[in-house]
Amino acid sequence: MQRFSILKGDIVKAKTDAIVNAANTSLLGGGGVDGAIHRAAGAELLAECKNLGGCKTGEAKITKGYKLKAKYVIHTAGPIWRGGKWNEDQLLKSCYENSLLLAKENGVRTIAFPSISTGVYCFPAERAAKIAVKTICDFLKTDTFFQQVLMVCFDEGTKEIYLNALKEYSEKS
Ligand code: AR6
Repeated sequence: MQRFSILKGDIVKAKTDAIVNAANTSLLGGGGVDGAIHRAAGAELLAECKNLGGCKTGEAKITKGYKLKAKYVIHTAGPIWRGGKWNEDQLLKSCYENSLLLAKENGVRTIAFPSISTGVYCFPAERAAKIAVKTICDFLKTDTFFQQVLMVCFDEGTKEIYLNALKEYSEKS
């Protein structure tokens, strides 16, 4: 899948049209990638987020990017891992799908994702990577709109996990 790349880096610096934020349902900021995005975008981002009425788990909302290089931020609330029997897989899939759909509706052709839910929310990384890779690659198979979808991993270990998931996906399809 040539339009999908996995790399190590800081998503805040991505030069894509949009970056995705692994937010929480309040959309009022937090730690991890959420904190980094809000710090880099500036206070205007939080001001816009305050008017969005939150975001249900698995759904997505869009704002401007303010001081970021990216024109837009797509905020999605990932599921908190509670053992796997609380619809966590489907909710994580919805995060990726709804973010891509919202991006497309807004004319976004290049987009960068972080590894949603695998930090503070404790979703097992291998399992999350399989879901993320399958959802993104299945989407790109039937869609010619996106020029580039990046998975930006914060550390080498996470990158390896996503590369393995992509290898496994490619071998199956
Ligand atoms: N660029 C790319 N990835 C990053 C960055 C960065 N700058 N910073 C961290 N990561 P997390 P979650 C990675 O905890 O599990 C927040 O408080 C990180 O290493 O940011 O979805 C929200 O407000 C990990 O691999 O998000 C929510 O309350 C991945 O991003 C809650 O955390 C996700 O880790 C959401 O938890």
